[in-house]
Amino acid sequence: MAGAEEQSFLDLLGPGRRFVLTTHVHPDGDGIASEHALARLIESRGGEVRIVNVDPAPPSLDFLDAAGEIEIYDPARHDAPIAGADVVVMLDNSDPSRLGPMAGAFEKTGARRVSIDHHPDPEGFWDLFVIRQGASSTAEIVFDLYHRAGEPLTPRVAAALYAGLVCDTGRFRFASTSPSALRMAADLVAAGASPAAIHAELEERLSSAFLRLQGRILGAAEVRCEGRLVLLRVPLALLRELAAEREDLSDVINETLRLDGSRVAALFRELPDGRTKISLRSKGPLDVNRLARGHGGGGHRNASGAVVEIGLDATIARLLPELESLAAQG
Ligand SMILES: [Mn+2]
Repeated sequence: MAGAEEQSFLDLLGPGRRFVLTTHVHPDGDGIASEHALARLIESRGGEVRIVNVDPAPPSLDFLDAAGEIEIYDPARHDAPIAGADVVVMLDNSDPSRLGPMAGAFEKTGARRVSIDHHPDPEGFWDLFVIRQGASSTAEIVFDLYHRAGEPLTPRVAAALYAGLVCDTGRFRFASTSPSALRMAADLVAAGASPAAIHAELEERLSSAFLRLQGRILGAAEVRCEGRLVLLRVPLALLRELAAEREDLSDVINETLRLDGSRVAALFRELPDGRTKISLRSKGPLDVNRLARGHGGGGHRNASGAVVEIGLDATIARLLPELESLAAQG
């Protein structure tokens, strides 16, 4: 029933209601933007809200949290408020394993557990799903909540939602750029979001460390399968050498899709604890989400990822056969 879940969520809002919002590990623009926009909707109904994330956002998203509202999860500070909340909400994901170290607190809480998300294959952990797999972004679902609630969009909320939309549609170029996504963009600009100002925040604040890092990573790109598959390798030593450990590399992997004939791209990033973060991209029907799920991750058909417990070289060796066979498909 279209809209029934949205209404069920709005029914949870009210004076004095305590909410804790979070998003997935390694948060992205859509997750952060959706948290901020939803927090303002909760407050407009008299509720109290805290935003608690497991990982800091990449620096390019700092402008969304100008007031420093996002707290980084610390069991000593946050397990009690999570336990005592009325509602806990995970935005932009429904997989409890992507709550990272906060999963235990979400399991134990007496609060209503809600997931607001647009990824396929929702997990059965939640009391309420507000899930639309066809939505361009979680920001689009939060936008619809404002509409359904009859709550006007402030310029600040419009800017956050616009940033989330821009991030998840790859600046309006992915297949997720639907008519409703573009109509939403128009409404957000009318409500005060400035595309130029948001572009400047998202795209024109690169550090020189990132610029050098991008050059080094792309310069070492390994092109296989007659150009259909591109592999990028990011050793921790490189991140440390360039003091670029906090940088978000999603735009670096997206660059590889500009290579004529490329179909699949994979970026392997060595994490400080020795694990490896895998980011995957594909074009058209080629499904990297299935591949990521086979390694404990997930995402969308054309953009997904996973974190595995083994080192960089072992991870590349493990995934290479699957990547090659996928890239050969079409
Ligand atoms: Mn998203």
